[in-house]
Amino acid sequence: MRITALAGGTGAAKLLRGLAACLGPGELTVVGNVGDDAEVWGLHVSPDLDTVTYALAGLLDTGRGWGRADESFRCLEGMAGYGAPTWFTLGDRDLATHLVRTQALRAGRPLSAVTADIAARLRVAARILPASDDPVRTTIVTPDGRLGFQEYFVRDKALAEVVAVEYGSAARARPAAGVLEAIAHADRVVVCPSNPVTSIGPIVAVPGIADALGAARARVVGVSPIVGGAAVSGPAGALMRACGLPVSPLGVARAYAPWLGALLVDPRDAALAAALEADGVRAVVAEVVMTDRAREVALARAVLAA
Ligand code: FO1
Repeated sequence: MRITALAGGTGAAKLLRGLAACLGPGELTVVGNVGDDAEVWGLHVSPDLDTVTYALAGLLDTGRGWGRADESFRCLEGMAGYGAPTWFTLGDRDLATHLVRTQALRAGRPLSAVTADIAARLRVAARILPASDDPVRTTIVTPDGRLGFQEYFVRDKALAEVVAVEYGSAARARPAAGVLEAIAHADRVVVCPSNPVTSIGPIVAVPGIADALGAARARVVGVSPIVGGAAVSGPAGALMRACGLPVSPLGVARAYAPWLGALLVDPRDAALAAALEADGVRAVVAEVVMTDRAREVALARAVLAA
């Protein structure tokens, strides 16, 4: 079975671990968000690609939901001593990933090739593709100016009022090699429970990807990251509101129209099933909050069965 999953970071990582547990090697392809990418200390950091890679390699710090387990921050301390900005906390082991990535990019290798090399070194069986090799930077527009996603989310703790969200140069980006084929040839396309605006939005903003989803022969099945009127984690609620979307599975379905076929919603949102169906999306009620490994696998099974 060929499964292609569109993924952000922390929320996606849990479902991807569940899917990987249900699938054979080579059956899972992940199309990852690069809208969160940032330059830190001169290094190219791809937080969502790394979160997914570390999760599938069994190396993720599952408490934080990002970065590597068993981490230390000696370099960060050293950088603080030089007066460098340290609001984006890069761990020492994690730094090795950014050094290797940046070196390869400077040598002219595309992000997709570097991502595959890193995944192979960490013995990840799934294929992990960035949505694009070209820069796609999410910008958060606030009343006081424009912020890069990490400035908004980490430095300013997602406290700024959001006026709009832009995907920068996405309009000029091309899908990375293999992305359109992975969508076209999948037996199922999965949209992980990620932030619709800043995780999945930048992926489908890359010209060609939304069309491929619309033309896919497989059903596109999403998992709602919104439960009972609020995001399971992170600032999805405020960002959806800023984009004029209701903070509910209905808003998620609207963000993914017209290519979403089915949406898994929490039992607390079961009453929205009829409204989802009226919008042309089949509603499947399932436990979408993954509090342990058993629930990750159970949700993965529900996604595959939907
Ligand atoms: N998130 C934080 O809340 N604070 C951090 O200092 C932080 C550092 C960081 C370093 C590497 C990395 O791969 C991710 C990191 N994240 C941090 C998570 C990241 O900002 C977000 O989880 C994603 O961009 C949203 O999906």
